[in-house]
Amino acid sequence: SVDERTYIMVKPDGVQRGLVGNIIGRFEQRGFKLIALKLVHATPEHLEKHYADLKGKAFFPSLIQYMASGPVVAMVWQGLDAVKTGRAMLGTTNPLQSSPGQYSFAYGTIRGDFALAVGRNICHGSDSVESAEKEIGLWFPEGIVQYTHDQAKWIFE
Ligand code: DAT
Ligand code: MG
Repeated sequence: SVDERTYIMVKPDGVQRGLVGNIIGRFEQRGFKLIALKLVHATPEHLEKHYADLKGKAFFPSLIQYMASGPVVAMVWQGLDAVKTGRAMLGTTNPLQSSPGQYSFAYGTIRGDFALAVGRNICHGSDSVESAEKEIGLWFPEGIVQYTHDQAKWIFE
């Protein structure tokens, strides 16, 4: 739907590598509305809740250690098919399988443009509307600011 919400998070490697502005810029440029944003150094306990689905995986301990190694940028973006479109903008979990941009001025996917290793893929995006709602509640328990996005009338019919 037009007002679907997704949880997007620049991971500690994306913050350290100075990619926050680039990632935000892509969502702005696409026409999504920014409705929540904060820098947070999450605890392992909090990250274990975020990645609860992956608890049995061999890489789970190193994933939690990496995600707790520095601050992340937690965001909520709203717009048409935000969850699916956000995932498409990220690219595949393993960045090696994602296309980089083909021309110097063109964007590929976020992971395809900036990352090589699956364990350092710089950005998270919700994989379904249900997980987006769960993640938004986990990262923004204080709630979300309401405002009118004046560009919306130029982006949607
Ligand atoms: P995604 O982040 O694309 O939703 P996921 O939810 O399956 O992927 O996994 C969460 C994160 O865990 C992923 O971004 C990077 C890490 N991860 C996934 N598979 C991995 C693997 N085989 N080895 C190391 N890290 C992995
Ligand atoms: Mg996932």
